[in-house]
Amino acid sequence: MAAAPDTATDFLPLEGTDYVEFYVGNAKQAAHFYKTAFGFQSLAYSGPETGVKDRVSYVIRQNKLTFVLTTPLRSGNPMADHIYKHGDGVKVLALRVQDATNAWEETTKRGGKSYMEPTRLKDDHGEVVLSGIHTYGETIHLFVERKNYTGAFMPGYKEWKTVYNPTDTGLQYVDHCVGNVGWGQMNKWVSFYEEVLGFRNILSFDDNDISTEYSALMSKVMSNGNGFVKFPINEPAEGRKKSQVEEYLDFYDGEGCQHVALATNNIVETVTTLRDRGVEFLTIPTSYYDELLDRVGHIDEDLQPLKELGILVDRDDEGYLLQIFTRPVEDRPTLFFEIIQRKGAKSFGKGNFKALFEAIEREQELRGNL
Ligand code: TYF
Ligand code: FE
Repeated sequence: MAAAPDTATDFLPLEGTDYVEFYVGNAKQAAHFYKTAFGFQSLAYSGPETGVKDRVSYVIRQNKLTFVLTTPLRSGNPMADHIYKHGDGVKVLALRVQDATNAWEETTKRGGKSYMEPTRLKDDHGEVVLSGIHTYGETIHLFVERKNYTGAFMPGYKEWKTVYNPTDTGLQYVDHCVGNVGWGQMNKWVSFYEEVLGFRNILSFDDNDISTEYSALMSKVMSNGNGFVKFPINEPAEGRKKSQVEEYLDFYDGEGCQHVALATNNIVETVTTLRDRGVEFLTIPTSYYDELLDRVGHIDEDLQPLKELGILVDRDDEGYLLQIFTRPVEDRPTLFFEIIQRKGAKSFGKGNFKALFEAIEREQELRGNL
């Protein structure tokens, strides 16, 4: 397992995910969806009223999870082109750092392609420094240095107050974000995370581990030194029919973020609430549960609710985890969410790959993309 992080040699100390920004066709409605269905609350807004003329952004928060939903106000700009090409999707995976200038210098001198030079933003509530580099596809890593900023989100945003703030669903923080990359590209991106960001490859899955009858993929999990930030990278593999990763690449029209895993401390309660609020999950044959306890041994949860909700369980040397996957959250079969509860396990649910990928393939089949 992972060795203790060596902070003395970690040239890019990360404190975790600061926020995830989505470029979407209609940020107002997307914010409403994530509030209503996933239990986020209104936090901040930027747009023409705050002096930003080309876009609107709504910032929503639930515990340590912050999402930014951004829409361009006109056509003929990179934001609008991004949405035209990819549909709604993840644009920015923002990482919290102590020093965004240093993060930019360390990563760009190691070959990272600059997206934003260190930029100091100030208002009455203090100062935020941003910088950024490109990663796979058109996805960006921003480095966010918050100093002692006391405003709602960051300079350029005002507090967004609404009477409508549905109760939260127990979602806590980003556990990991997965990228889908093109054929033959996985090792290039593994090297990128190793060399440019100082990450390590902590787990690998090849097509023998995870090919089902049809679709196949390879995956390598990249982690930063302290384990707060984990980015698995998937590449399609040759199978009998079309890989789920290939379906994503076709419909996203390129590489991008495939899923964001959201942690909860009580997956049964969280998933019950999400389902009641209209979030759609992949369904698992009830036969999965016949041999579950033989495979994973004793678990604290009752089997019945797990079975009713379709929650998957896997065990590793250090404990177990419970996980479930939503169906894609937009009309293209691209981005989806994972809900995960870790009870000691630091792995990613390899024992569930067969059941999970068969569930995905059933949906691919219904879409005519298998
Ligand atoms: O993040 C992971 O590795 C797990 C498993 O297309 C997984 O959530 C891997 C690939 C995939 C869906 C889930
Ligand atoms: Fe995952």
